[in-house]
Amino acid sequence: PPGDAGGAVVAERKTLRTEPPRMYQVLMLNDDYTPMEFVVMVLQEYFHRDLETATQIMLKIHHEGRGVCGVYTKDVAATKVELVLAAARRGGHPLQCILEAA
Ligand code: NFA
Repeated sequence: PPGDAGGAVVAERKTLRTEPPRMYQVLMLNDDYTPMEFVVMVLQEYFHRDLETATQIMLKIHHEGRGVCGVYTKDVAATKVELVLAAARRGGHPLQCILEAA
């Protein structure tokens, strides 16, 4: 009949689609003074990397100038940066750690 679209029943979406959160890379930058062992320790302690992975990431930073420690939501990434910088300060190392939109 006119006005009848054919009787198809279409379920309505009752909730708004939730977008995945923007992600942020935490990077460490190379310098000439921070000991390699300290960088490896930071990667194990704050980024939950095993010794082999932590060593690979540290060497990448050492050779390429920067490297990704992990990718997190903004709050988690910002907290990691603060924790790394505080640990570096305590150790008297100039290690730099930054956050970048992924
Ligand atoms: N370049 C530092 C050294 O030779 C090691 C280092 C690696 C520092 C990664 C910072 C980040 N002792």
